[in-house]
Amino acid sequence: MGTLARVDRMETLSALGRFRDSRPLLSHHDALRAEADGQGYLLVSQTIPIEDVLSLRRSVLEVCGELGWLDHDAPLMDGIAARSVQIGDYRDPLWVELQRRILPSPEFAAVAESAQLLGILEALYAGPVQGGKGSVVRVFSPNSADLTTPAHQDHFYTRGSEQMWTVWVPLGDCPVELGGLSLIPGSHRHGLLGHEGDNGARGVPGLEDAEWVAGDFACGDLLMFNCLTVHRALPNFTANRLRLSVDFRFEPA
Ligand SMILES: O=C(O)CCC(=O)C(=O)O
Repeated sequence: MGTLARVDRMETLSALGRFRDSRPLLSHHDALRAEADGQGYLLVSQTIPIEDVLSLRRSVLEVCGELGWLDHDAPLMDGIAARSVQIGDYRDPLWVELQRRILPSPEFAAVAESAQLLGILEALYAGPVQGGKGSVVRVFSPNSADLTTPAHQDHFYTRGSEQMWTVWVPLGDCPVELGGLSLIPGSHRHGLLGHEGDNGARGVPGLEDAEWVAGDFACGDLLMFNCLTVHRALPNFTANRLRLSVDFRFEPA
């Protein structure tokens, strides 16, 4: 494994622990908050309406097509990458163009402001929520392991409230080999860790042997985690499929 707690071998995926699904806790708010406090994350399956996720997926893929990232011989919704593209560098002007086109769209708002999502956040905070800030739409191609998000804590970059939570939503089914998120349960309880590189871009080193968890995501699932919870992305090990996701950040109002 790499020195920045990146996964560089497909076999490593099967050795990772698995997320706990908090869906059964949704009608027990005290238990939901206890799980969030203890684990620093909530995986909630089948939460965002699938039609909203797929409509945002379609919008993102239409822009991907216009940016030259797609194999136009394959069906749009399959999200098959054009040969030899390397996508995932946030400094790429095309990446910035993707944000400019998608973030103000009604399809993006339908997912980021979904009643189901806001209901979970209100239960978590035991009160009203504000947010939708720090939003990002992400596209990662295969063969771009060096662009995979390294281990980090969002609080290193956002500062501000330690009650901020990030919500991450895959835009379609996302099996582990497509490159979802992985995190270390309970890591939010150890405070802010040192991050390496310019503006912390290389993330937190030395966590190779930590108890990481991951899992296959289905369309409509969401993962949310505290801003101090250490997380990273898994590489896209598929032959040619793009990994699509969105993330947004919330805090108590
Ligand atoms: O989707 C990714 O690769 C990274 C997401 C992430 O780190 C975040 O949402 O904070």
